[in-house]
Amino acid sequence: MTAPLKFSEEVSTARALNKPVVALESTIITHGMPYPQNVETAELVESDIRSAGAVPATIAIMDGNIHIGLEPDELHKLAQAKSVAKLSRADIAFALANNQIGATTVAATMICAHLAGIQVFATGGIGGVHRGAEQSFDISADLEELAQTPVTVVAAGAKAILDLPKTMEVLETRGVPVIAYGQDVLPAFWSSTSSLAAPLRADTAAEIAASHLMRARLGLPGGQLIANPIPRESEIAESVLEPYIEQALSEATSQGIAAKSVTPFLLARIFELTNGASLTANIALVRNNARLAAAIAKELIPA
Ligand code: PSU
Ligand code: MN
Repeated sequence: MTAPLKFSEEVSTARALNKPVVALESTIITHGMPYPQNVETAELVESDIRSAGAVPATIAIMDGNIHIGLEPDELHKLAQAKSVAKLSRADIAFALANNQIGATTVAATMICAHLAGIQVFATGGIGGVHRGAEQSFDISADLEELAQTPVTVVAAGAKAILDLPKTMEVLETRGVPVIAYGQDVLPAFWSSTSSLAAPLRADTAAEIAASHLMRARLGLPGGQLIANPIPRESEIAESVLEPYIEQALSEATSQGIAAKSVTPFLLARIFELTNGASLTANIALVRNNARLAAAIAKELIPA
């Protein structure tokens, strides 16, 4: 008995020809961005990967199958569907076994990518340790997944709604390399920099690919987090965003928003409070991550 994988036509062909493939998640489509910008962004990101010489594989769960690559009609269906489940490691088997339609988070996308033999994955920002986690215990399953599943994840850091120092501490404890791309400090999702030093730095896709391969040779479980700064021209300064983040967080608390709903609620509120500026930046950073992921995937194909 093997995992129920269903490859798109494009990804099937890429596998047969040993072409580089980049995994993409679907929770960013269903829970991270409003319609229609969600589907427009998903299409742009896929075409960015193709232009960079790799093949995109957007991952989601439908009709009892893990879809590795969505056909255009499937992508549109997912982007408009109401009440799509947000699936992490804990929920993915249940959703599959019961024919639910589900979007994969970073954690679940890593699991599916690994099952499909895909080593590189691009997203916006990973989940992490929420502010106030010492009370709520809200720590994203994305961190545990990075510790155990060997996929290199390209993100613009952890989302700035989180407690970034605590997120970094957990990643270090769990043995996850955090590699800033082209700079010495960690990016902070909507902002290209933060006050936190990056544990590791790489300046080329080749260095990142070499490290990915060396981890396999050493038998180390888990992946790598590549912290790729948002392009400067698209960033929003931390000082501009922080009051909106604070406001969204206090509304979440007063409205009793908890568990899986926290991150989607905060992203949607910050979108409203910034008059859409946070979404424009989010789109720019995901596209930038897709391009770097494609370059890494190409480096991982033996010449
Ligand atoms: N990146 C984005 N927007 C998103 C996400 C990532 O730009 O919405 C999603 C990812 O699926 C990630 C999830 O796994 O947010 C984190 O959710 P939580 O904090 O509940 O673990
Ligand atoms: Mn959580």
